[in-house]
Amino acid sequence: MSFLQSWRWYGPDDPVSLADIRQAGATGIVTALHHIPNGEVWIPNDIAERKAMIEEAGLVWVVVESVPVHEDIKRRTGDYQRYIRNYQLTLQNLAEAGIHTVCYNFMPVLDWTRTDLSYQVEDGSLALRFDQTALTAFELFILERPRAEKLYSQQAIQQAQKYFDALEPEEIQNLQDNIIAGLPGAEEGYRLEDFREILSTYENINHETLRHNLISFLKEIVPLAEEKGVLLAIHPDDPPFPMFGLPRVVSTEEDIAYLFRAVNSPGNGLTFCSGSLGVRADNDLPGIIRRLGDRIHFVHLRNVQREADGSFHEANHLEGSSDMYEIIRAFAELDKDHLPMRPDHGHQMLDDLNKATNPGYSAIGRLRGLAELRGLEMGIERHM
Ligand code: DNO
Repeated sequence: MSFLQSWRWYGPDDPVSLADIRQAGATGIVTALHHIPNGEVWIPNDIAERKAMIEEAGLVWVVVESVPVHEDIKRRTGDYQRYIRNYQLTLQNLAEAGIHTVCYNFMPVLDWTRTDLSYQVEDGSLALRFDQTALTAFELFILERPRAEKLYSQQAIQQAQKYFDALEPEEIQNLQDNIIAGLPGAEEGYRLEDFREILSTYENINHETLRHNLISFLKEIVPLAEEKGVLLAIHPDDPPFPMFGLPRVVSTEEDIAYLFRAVNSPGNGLTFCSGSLGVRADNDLPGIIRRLGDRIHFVHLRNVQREADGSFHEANHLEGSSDMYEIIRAFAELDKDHLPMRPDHGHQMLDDLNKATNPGYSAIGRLRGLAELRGLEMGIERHM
């Protein structure tokens, strides 16, 4: 098999242009209509306009990342039935425009989460980092979430206190913004008060309820997706464990296999994200590819360097805690062609250090990632 090399583009405002992406060597574009409010229908005109823009640049729109799922659907409250109908209409409109792979996630409230967006690694480039002590400090001393201290050991609390006491006011603001103001593509961002408020709407939703709500949603959209030839690809939780008392239900192989069994259709698939799944040492990444490969419709490749307490930072694509050779080899052994893959994130490096970039989505870091990944893939395939 070989990957269809793709690249995430945030649309016309992305500082990395379509022309840049062509030079990086990607042929597929991964994008979304980020300007449409979460929950509203993506109308054919808007889809066609974006598609034409991409094609004029000599590229192809291969994956939508993401059609966001409204919080009402995750909680099954309020207007969720209307939002589900809107979601169905959006899928139908995308299929009619010839776009057949749709990524989404089911993480309550927050999409991906990091505490530090400019963590300097040994070579001087800047990486994204999730620091468990910083997260604990935010939760206990900035957010002041009721009863949160029950989740932590005395030692973790003391460490977080010490960390917090050493922060300057602007560092406190920074930490808060990094965690809740919304990273690129997250669609939602919160101020402290709104964040407290929305967390409280999840008080009665535990792991079982959230999983049940996801399966109900899948039962409502997968039949239509199947009929229209749309491949849905759920993105794993990032990081893959509960935070702020919110359940997360797409963190392990068992979670994913459970969803696949509950709604058994090829349309009900996965975005295999080596970075998200790789944060847990108990996730066997090549094994997941071998066992669930027929339901993997989209691939994000990046690496993380894990630490004992759940902290991690984003390593170079071929370094870090996961074995990228084994991951690509497992894909090479699958009977699949043109599986869309994108280099996920990259360090801020070289010229990009002096430019405004979307955290994780700079040009040069991803260019390096794609170049290394495609070289590794070619080496493996030629050797097989
Ligand atoms: C971060 C991304 C996520 C992802 C969504 C998918 O870099 O991987 O924002 O796009 O979770 O719905």
